[in-house]
Amino acid sequence: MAVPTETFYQFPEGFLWGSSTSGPQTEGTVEGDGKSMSNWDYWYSIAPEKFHAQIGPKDTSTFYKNYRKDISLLKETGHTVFRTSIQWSRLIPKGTGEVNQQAVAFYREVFSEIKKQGIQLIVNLYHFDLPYCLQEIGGWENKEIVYAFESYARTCFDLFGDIVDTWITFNEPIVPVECGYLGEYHYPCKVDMKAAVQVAYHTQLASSLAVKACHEMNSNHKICIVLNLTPAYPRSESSEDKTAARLAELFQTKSFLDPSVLGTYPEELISIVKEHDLLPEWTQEELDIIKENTVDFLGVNYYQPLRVQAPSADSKEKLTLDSFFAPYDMPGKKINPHRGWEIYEKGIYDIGINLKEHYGNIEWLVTENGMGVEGEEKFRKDGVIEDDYRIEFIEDHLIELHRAIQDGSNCKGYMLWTFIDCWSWLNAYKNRYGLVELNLESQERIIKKSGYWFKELSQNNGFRK
Ligand code: BGP
Repeated sequence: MAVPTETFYQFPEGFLWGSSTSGPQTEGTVEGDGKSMSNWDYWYSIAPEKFHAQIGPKDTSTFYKNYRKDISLLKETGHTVFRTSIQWSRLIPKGTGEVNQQAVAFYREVFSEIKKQGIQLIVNLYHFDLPYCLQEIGGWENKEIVYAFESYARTCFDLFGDIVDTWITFNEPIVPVECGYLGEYHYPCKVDMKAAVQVAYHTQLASSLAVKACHEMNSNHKICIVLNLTPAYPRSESSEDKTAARLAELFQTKSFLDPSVLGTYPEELISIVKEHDLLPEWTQEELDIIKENTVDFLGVNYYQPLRVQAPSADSKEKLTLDSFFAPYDMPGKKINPHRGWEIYEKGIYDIGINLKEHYGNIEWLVTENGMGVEGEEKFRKDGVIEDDYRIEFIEDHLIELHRAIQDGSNCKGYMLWTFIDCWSWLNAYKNRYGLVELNLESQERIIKKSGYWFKELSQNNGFRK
């Protein structure tokens, strides 16, 4: 009797297949479009050398001009869901007040076109980009920005609520906190724990206010936050390493996950913050807003696990995250050689089970997962990038996601980062992630092997392996 060697991984009916991108990474700037300078535009203007090949945020993948063609490619690659973001600096150039009508026309056309194609649309309000005029008055350290964001969110719900009914407040809010206030990878490049805590708290409050506004304005709309729920795995079973892993998750995932889903901050986080005199300025009324306005579902970005160990004694002198946990370079780990990141598919299973067991089995979507590849042109054959490594990467993560769903986790869809190769913060176009190749000179879009494969995956609602 023949032994079956392959399994068909069938996903639940109605499972969504698609990809995510963001406004600042795709739209590009066109003279006279009315967009103002964002924190990224400003940073590039003063420090272009920080950006790979000195390619800045103006030169993103021309979606502003080519959106019609791009949306037809969504269809050709089997998308049933798509996420992008509105650029605040495009819609409300001064941060508050007057709305840019060109931006309204652009976003309305884009969103309507996506819906016309029968693709579910998820729109994010904030993907690391703040109008620079608001950065100038202190950015997220200043409570005024929280209320400016709430008003921007209300404007978006009002202008686009008839075509968009699924929203995201923030993408990976911990990233600007870590990169901008505990490191030098996002503007304003400060290293200041106290400011970092204040920024994180303000961002959470702004997210909760947006959830409140969304529900008040359209009770049938759904809104979520997208978090990079990177699990932290300890180097060993020693209690020091295990504490380091627990603290890493406390700072990096639970700091937004708990208030967003459960409405409260973890006790342990509050006591650490108090102990180090880092408490942000807060009021009971704000905490009540956070408590009462939790998200309807969750978006989860997962790329690689965090491997940690107990910090060394000298890292405790000046207080940073290194005082609580240290990175651990695990020998023999599986690696994506084209980006240097670890590949650990089981992380996605662990996330799904954690949400099931500790967060009321909240509905969630994978909103980003993907494989960045430097020098991808070397895989071109007969004009098409043969990215079998990407197909394998997706399949192997989907096997673990499938297992989490079988074990009861409430995941409703999988969205790849990303659709067309796009500009990426400090790395510009170094690492390609797309199902579709972008030719930087001609701006031509060419579907990769993975794009054709993704269409089959979506049509079959599963795959055989
Ligand atoms: C996520 C961001 C995306 C995207 C992605 C890939 O954290 O939400 O915007 O940039 O990472 O990362 P990178 O481009 O740095 O390889």
